[in-house]
Amino acid sequence: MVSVNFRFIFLSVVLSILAGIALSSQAAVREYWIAAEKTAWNYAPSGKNLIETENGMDVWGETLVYQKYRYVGYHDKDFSRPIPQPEWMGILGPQIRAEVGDTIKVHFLNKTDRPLSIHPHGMLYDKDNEGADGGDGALVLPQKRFTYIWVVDEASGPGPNDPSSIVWLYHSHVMAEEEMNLGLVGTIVVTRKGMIRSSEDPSPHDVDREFTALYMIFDEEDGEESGLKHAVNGRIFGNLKGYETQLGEKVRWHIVALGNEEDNHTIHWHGQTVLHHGRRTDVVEVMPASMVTVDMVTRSPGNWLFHCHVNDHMMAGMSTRWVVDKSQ
Ligand SMILES: [Cu+2]
Repeated sequence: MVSVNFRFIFLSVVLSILAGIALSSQAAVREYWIAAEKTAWNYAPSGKNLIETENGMDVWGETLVYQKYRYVGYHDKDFSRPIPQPEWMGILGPQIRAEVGDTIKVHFLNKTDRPLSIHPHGMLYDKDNEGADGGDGALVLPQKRFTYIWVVDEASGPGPNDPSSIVWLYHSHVMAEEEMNLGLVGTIVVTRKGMIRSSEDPSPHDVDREFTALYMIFDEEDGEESGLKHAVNGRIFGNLKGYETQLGEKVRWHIVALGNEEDNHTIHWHGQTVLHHGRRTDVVEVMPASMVTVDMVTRSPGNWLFHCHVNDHMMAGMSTRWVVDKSQ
């Protein structure tokens, strides 16, 4: 009996060591191929005010298409196969995702005519991988490449009072304020260790859907009113589509903002409340470079408004809709 017990204990110890190695080796290197590109951007592809159809777009509809710069994700190192994005992402760059413990590798190709970079918020990096302020990755010349390596450590991940995933901004940081206004903005979502869906899909397994919304006033004409595009993910007056949910789903919203002193936004959902760090509300306040994650369980079917509650911003088109469908 004694020897059997010993063998059992020995086996258990070996197995738990192996399990430990397997667990610690789950940390992944997540690679992304992202190019910066010049593109024509239409703030309202329908050409219409889809929120208050009778009102039109006032001065903000005079011109709708502008030259923008965007981050575009590719499947491959040759940058030949772009990764399609859901319509609701609008002007946002590719969604970068990781689990705490992972390493993110971004292979950046600057296809534009000006030096650019990618600067991430929240990640662990050394000076060369900061994408700003003098390191090797601070300035990537036109047609040049740079590979950024960012470590997703404990301090990059959700804190004790955060939900299972949180959002960070990334943006170009050579002439940061100009480049964010050009459209060089995206987000990184980091999921708490052990909460990812699968090793291939590092999104959190305890929510049904995650959306990101960038509330930002783009200045297209040096402050002229008609050029101030009060946008959600780069679309105005309800032209951002695709925030679609099913009744009863747990939906997570990552809200970010950028811009200037007028970019103080109060983000409001109709038809629904959200949990914001334990506080129940249906309005979330953001300022430039705010990053906020809130959760909801959809409870009321409908085609609901999702807009900034600042009067001037609402009137200038900082509105869209989100859908709760009960058909399934
Ligand atoms: Cu606003």
